[in-house]
Amino acid sequence: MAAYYFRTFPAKTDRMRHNKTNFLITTLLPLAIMCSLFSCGEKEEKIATNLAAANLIPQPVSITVDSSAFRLKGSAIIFVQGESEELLRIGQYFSDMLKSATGLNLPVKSTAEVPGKGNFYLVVLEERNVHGEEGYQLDIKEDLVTLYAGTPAGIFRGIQTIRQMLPINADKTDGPFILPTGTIQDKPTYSYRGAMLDVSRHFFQVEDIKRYIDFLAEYKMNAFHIHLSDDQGWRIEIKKWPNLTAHGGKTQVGGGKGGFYTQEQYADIVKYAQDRYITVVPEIDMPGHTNAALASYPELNCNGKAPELYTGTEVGFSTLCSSKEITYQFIDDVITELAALTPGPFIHIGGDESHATKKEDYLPFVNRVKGIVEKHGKTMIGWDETAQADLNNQSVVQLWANEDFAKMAVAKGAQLIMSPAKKAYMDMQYDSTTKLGLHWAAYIEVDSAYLWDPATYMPGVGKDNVLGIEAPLWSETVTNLDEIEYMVFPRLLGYAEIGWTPVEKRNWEAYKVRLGKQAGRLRADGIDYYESKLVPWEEGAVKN
Ligand code: IFG
Repeated sequence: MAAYYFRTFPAKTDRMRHNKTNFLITTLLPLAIMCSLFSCGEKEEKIATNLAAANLIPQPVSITVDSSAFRLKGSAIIFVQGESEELLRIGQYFSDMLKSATGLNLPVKSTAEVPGKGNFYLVVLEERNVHGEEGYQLDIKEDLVTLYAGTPAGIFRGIQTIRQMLPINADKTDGPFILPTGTIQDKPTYSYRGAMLDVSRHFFQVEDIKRYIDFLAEYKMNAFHIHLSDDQGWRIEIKKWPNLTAHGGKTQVGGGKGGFYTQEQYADIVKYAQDRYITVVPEIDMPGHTNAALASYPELNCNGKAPELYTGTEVGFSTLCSSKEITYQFIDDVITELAALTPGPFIHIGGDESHATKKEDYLPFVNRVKGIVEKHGKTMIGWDETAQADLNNQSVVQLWANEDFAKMAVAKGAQLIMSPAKKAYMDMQYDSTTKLGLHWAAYIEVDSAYLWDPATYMPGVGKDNVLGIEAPLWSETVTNLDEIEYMVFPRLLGYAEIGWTPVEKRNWEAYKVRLGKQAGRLRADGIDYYESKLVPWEEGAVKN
């Protein structure tokens, strides 16, 4: 109260100035001293005024601290500049997020001029280059929070920063909610920052996929790679080849009921991701990892016989018949329907572990499939074995195991997505006691997942050769959302920071403190995370 009174006390004339000084010394000063010692009616607020201590992940590029506070109250309005439907939709997303975080129900309105006090203001600037495709500037003042960006995607990324300064599911009576004042200037280091989910070894329902996409959105990732087919299951409806799902989608690792996405469900997943400025990258793995397709159509097999459905976890035993023309008709039909469902630029064709494909057949096969993908206006991504094919500077190769192939890709002008299994595979056990996961590549503790840099990870590959980073989660041993959360959290936060934050601003000692302070959020969000002993988990947040 005292502070408020000081701020609005107008001094106009000498007489008034004299009276003012008198009043200050005889009345306000003693009151201010008393109030600073005891609560003055208003609830004692431990006001967080240090924006640099907001424990944000990914760490922003730059933070300027202003050491005061914006108080978010129920009377606040989310104003968007102009009439853009897209910006109003993002405003509504923000309002929905604030509702679940604070219990406050803030209206969204468009405005032509700067709003009044106590509000949010979302502004997409004309010039996009200032912040790039996904960058933003967040100005938090005592009486107005303004989020600028060159694109709606940048606004969406900046909203995630605001989210992390608020509780997860407080009640409006816990307000007012404090945002420390200052300015954040931010933008990503890499343009491709993603995670993969293998829905073939074990199938996951649409709502689990949407939750996975929410995880990526919260940490500013922008690519969701979905591994739709493998030996154990074909998971996407292809209307011209209905048996792929009718038969090939029947089961999964361990022999349980499998499942698949209808094209309508898949389109729903794509829209959910798009609304969060996340590109879906669908993968149809070939010519290896194709037992589910081969079991569904005898004609796809060189010997004309369909194998049994497979529910084990071996790899490298299956191959499409690269010498049969029907194989390429099949692939063209699949990619035609998949491309029509994929607004993003990429189709991933796998190409890994094709041990049953003759070497002399593999390269012509990949080259021909690359032509089919490009015929449909998409860019091919392949696991690192595809670096042996005829690539160009439009091609993208995903490093997972073979650094020689990565170098080969770079030599052909292709870009790399860095997913080294011994650093980025989230199906790797944390250590030998982890009940889930594998360890053929490495045990990957939380520090190891963080302590690497895509631009210097291997000789011959520099920052310019790297499109970005992706953390795959293979599901041989992962069967439900809780198990996904256990393998993904907390390592996902580190991958998100590696993809976003400049490497010179990253160090494990500082990161682990910020990570530890995220524990409360993770628990409040019901996330079943791995409680690494290497992280100083926030008091009270430690799971019992
Ligand atoms: N390698 C296989 C995956 C999966 C994985 C499990 C790739 C590209 C081992 N291929 O990783 O299908 O089985 O960690």
